[in-house]
Amino acid sequence: MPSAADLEWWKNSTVYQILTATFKDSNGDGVGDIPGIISKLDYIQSLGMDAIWLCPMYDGPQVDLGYDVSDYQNVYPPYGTLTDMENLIKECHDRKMRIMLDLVISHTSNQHPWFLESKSSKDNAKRDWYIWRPAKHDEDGNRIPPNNWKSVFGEESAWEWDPSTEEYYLHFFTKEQPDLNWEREETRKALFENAIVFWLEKGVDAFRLDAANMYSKPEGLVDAPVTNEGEAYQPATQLCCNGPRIHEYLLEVREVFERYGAVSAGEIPFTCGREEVLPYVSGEGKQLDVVFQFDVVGVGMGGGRKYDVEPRDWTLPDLKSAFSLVQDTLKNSDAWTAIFLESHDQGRSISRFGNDKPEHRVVSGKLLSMMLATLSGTLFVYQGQELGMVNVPDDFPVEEMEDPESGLYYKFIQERSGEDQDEMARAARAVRYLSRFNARMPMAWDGNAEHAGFSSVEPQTKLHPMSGEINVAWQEGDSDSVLSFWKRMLQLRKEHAEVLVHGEFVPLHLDHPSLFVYLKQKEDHKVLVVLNFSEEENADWTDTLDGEFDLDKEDSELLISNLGKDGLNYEVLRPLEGRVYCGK
Ligand code: TEU
Repeated sequence: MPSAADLEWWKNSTVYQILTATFKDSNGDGVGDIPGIISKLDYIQSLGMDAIWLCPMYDGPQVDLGYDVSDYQNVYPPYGTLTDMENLIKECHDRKMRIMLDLVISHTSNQHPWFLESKSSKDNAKRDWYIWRPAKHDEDGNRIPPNNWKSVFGEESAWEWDPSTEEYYLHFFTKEQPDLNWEREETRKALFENAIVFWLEKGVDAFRLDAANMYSKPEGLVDAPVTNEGEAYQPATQLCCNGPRIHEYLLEVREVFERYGAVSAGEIPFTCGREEVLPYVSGEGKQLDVVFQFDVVGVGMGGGRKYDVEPRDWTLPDLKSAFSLVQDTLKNSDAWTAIFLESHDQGRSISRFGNDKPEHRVVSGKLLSMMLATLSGTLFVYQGQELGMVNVPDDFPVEEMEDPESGLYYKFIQERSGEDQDEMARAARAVRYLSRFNARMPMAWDGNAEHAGFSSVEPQTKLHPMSGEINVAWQEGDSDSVLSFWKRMLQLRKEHAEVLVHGEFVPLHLDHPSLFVYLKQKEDHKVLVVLNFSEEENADWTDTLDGEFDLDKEDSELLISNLGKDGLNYEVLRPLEGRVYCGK
């Protein structure tokens, strides 16, 4: 009989997210690959990781870094072969690690044979596998798309005209990523067999469901409300996420997963608050084992447009309330959530939420690791995060930041402003701050090796300019490094899993401008976490306790400080210092 902990392995696991393209190149073609990942599994395990999540490694044109799949059952050739994947699954399992793949089934690539058939004629048997609609016409008789939806990326319509069959197809993301029509049962069945069963048969333990809340479109494909006055196309995310049949569809997906005891972690952007989140992940009819909520990573992003911001335009209370909201998902429910600050879709967390000045970078990376490793839920760490990798520097050419999302935004500002210098400079700041490219640069394995040990040749994606300073080899040999600190935090998380992974989160003084203070508690076990986000000392932090934590001043109660115990003054928190105390 597997133990309860084994049955719910994903809860206590820390999952390491890998982007194959930029993780490790084993065959000298400048692109990362599956054998490269296998060669680093021991490293990943040595960090304290229990599982890996692999971003899409399926075959596809890579318009959106693999989130455009043209063949679910084959590997993108530069990454390797099916045999390499079978080896990876086996190598993970040999180490008692689990493997999670990315499931991209809201859309396919426009090069997928299904779409090519669908597009071939109006009466093709697969025409309805995608979402096709006739044109509308404006007062002057000009052809316009079927509704006013804007694509998630860029400013253009979410509909693309197909001149050969004279209809539009829907693509929520790039025009190379047509949305599948989930209304058709035949399509859903084919998807499940092709994309899910195939891999579960090969022994994959879990899937991360890409855009898991977007499969069901609103009835009648009605216009989105006008939020950007005077613009032709309007954001349709509110309409297209959490659509009318989404839970029904996800239950069907779950049925397939259950046949294999597989775990599902669903990405649910634009889904806010308990009422919207809980139906996915709790109660009898729950469909997902874990949800990725976006409240935290959304802090500091523009409301209307993600990049319409100045860097760091957020306050600590904003970040704290976002975390509280996510932690609250677990309160009085059987729901489960993901804890994460980074992914292939986010800028680096030290640059966004910590402090990336040279003198604070390391300590602030450790501070964020303390925060993440003490919150409840499944912890996800993205490649390079364990090194305290930061965003590109201020002089990095924006034109070189390959990301369809930030690239289209930059182009839009360029055109709208007529290349106005101030506007372009503002957009460049925002792009360097938030672009997904920040997370998509090669892993720095060794500062002394050529190409930072990522590859034996010039990598296809430029190396991060700081790879000489921030890399695995240096940090593994340094007990004060961010990497060594992550190891300690993951160890601590394991030792105190009941309270750190499963405990109740009780924030104290949510409105404090520079301190993040909270308790984690489970039965009579209590842990206090104090995080000073400021560059200033804080001498009155104990005032935030309100008698909620009985702190005796003995050192023995202190589990860890990111500045070490030397020079620790109980009363005074040093700049960017974090501490974890264990209660009686
Ligand atoms: O992301 C879904 C999604 O909603 C994105 O808009 C996400 O919020 C955005 O990238 C944040 O900047 C998934 C993948 O994670 C992403 O990489 C893909 O581009 C997208 O789906 C399309 O498959």
